[in-house]
Amino acid sequence: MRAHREKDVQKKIRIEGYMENIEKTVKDEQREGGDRMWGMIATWRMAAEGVEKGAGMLKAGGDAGDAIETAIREVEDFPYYKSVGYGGLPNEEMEVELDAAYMDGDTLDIGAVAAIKDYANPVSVARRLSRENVNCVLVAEGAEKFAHKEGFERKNMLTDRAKAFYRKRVQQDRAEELKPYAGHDTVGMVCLDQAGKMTAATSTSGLFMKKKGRVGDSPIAGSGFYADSKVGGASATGLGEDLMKGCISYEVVRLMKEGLHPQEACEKAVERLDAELKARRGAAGDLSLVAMDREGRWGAATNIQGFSLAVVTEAEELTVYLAKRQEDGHCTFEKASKEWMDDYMRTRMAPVE
Ligand code: SD4
Repeated sequence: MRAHREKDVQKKIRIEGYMENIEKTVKDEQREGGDRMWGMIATWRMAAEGVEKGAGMLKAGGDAGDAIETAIREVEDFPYYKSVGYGGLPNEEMEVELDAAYMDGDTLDIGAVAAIKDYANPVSVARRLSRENVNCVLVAEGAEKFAHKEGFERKNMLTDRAKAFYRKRVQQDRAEELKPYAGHDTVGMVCLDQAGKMTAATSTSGLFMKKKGRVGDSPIAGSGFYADSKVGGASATGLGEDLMKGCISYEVVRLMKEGLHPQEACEKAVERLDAELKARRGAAGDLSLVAMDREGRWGAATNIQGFSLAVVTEAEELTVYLAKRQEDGHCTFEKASKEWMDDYMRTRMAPVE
């Protein structure tokens, strides 16, 4: 009787194992086939053209590292975005100091530069640094020396337009005693390719009128960005000094690892940090996040009004969303209208008065 039961148990185990194998083979075959998931999510509407380029690469089976670098370079090269790359707004000494980072979610390689001047594409320097085992985060002159040695393109990143904004700001400061921190949008992205590799990257000129040498969250792993191909990735934008206090991008990945959907993870991370900062310090700066998990599911959250993001996946065409924070901390998303998109470009390109 007992022998019989043991035989049955053994048989059941074999059948279950067999079924598991079949399921795994079917999944693997789906991944091998045409419908392998890929995707990309980025902070702010300004990322949309870059994300479109990156998506083309991912669709064709391209690598998440190449796609994210291409996408961010597109934003860095566009002169009318005042907070990233060429045309970025200067520090209080009228110098454009840039921060950027890159992370490979397969190997956990990280590369970053901070306060780098006169190089066209900081994200590419960061990615190159990510291949180093040591010395992979470099600042200012050290970063510039490395970029020079590696043959990266030198460029004066201070445009006449940025100078005009600077002069206008100096005058306003005298007249109205404005606080220096306004007009800051970092591009942060998370990418998933068809092979299941995930990457995260950021690029920014940081805060307008920042002190020389100031470093924000964007080149700091775990704060401005994080990616783990086994789980997902996240990237942040807002007031770096506050985003860093919660290591917020890592926190989102950690929450996703616990099983939370990217949307829940983003909302929880923003709400918790916002509440902690208000309770302990009386105020919280701008905190906004985007995230994607290894299945291509995405999420975003913010504690401000007016946060926009760009998303594309194998299942969803490129869309710019406006995130709306509800009273209870949840976020809803509205597709940006054509009017909104046109207006965005018009205001970015309007003459400096
Ligand atoms: C910084 N987090 O340097 C960046 C700025 C930013 O939207 O994201 N602005 O603090």
